[in-house]
Amino acid sequence: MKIGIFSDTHLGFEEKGERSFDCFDNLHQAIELCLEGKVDLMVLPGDIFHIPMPSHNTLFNSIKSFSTAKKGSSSVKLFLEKDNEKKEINFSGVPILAIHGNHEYRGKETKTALDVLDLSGLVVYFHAGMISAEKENEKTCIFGLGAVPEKQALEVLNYWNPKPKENACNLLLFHQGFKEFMALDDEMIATLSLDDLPKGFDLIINGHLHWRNEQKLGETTFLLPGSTVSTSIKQLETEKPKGVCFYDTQEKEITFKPFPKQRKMFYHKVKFDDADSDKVLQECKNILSADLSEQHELNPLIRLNIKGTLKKGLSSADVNLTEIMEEFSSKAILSVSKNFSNNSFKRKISELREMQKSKLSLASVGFEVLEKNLKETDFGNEIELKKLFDLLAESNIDEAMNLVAKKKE
Ligand SMILES: [Mn+2]
Repeated sequence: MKIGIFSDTHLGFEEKGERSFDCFDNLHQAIELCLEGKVDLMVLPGDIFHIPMPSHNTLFNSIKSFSTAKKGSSSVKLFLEKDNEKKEINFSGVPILAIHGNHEYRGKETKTALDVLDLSGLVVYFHAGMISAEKENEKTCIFGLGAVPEKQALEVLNYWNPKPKENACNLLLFHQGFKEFMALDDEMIATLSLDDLPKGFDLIINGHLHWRNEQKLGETTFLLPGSTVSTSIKQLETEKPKGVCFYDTQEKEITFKPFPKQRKMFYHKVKFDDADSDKVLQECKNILSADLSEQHELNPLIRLNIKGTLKKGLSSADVNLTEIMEEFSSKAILSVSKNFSNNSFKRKISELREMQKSKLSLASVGFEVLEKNLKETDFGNEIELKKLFDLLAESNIDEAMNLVAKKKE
């Protein structure tokens, strides 16, 4: 069987903005790619809609995009399997199996746009359940758990306890954060770790995280298909194009096809040291001109993340980017963050953060700080650094002082 995979379509995102149609266009392209690739079914692990109750315009455009799947055909039979009962699911065209994400769930009592799509037969929406797909003598079991509050995720997963079926290819869909993917400065939280994932599945697919990534966890492949549209622009997301992943249940292999038409994204971290306003403005201008030197079918998204220090006496407010924003507003969608710090203390903290990010142990962070600080003294490289560090780590101040004093002589 061949399965098309895409996620986080965020229909209705930026309904009033310049990018209001990206979400619908990309969903349409995703389904078209799946039809061209002759998939037997598609899976969509959550955040189909940007909000639980989107406007009628959003619902209309969503239904229009989803209807693309009706042009195709599939010979699979789908069954909802629960408590040893097996109920056939009717569909037309190529079926799309979906779970809800954190953006569209309102609790059991409230019907959301996803329930409307399910009732209209455009998607098959399920939660904490398993759907089997059968074709000739092949069987694929698709387990799915819609988004639950992060704090309860581990508990819910253990309670649900999905078990892969024998003589079938087993897929598991989630829409949660995972500790291993959370950056230190990220506001997203996670209680689940990759170690908590149940064993024995061929492919585990997680929505929610908007960049694409694939890794092996023993026999299991863990896939983040990434979003079809960029909502908050993260650097990781700008490194790879958006598109559809395909899974071959026989070969157990994933391939990727990008959307033929997509908005290019650029992400720049620009760091200044003791700069004045002109320098910052000129540098930003150079970057934007370089990004725009090639032709873009759609105005690209450009994110400038400006950091560092300004000349003494200058503050962030002295760097006025309004003119630049206006100059480029007809050619790009700009988003700029300015975060200048003007004392060395902040610099030290950020250095420590950088080191922490590169996952050095506390001892090696300490060692690097000592080495760096010593280099700024007139001892240079003359002191036996390792010895001094060990003495200091043992609080053996006298010996440490002796070692330093000896060199001073
Ligand atoms: Mn999302």
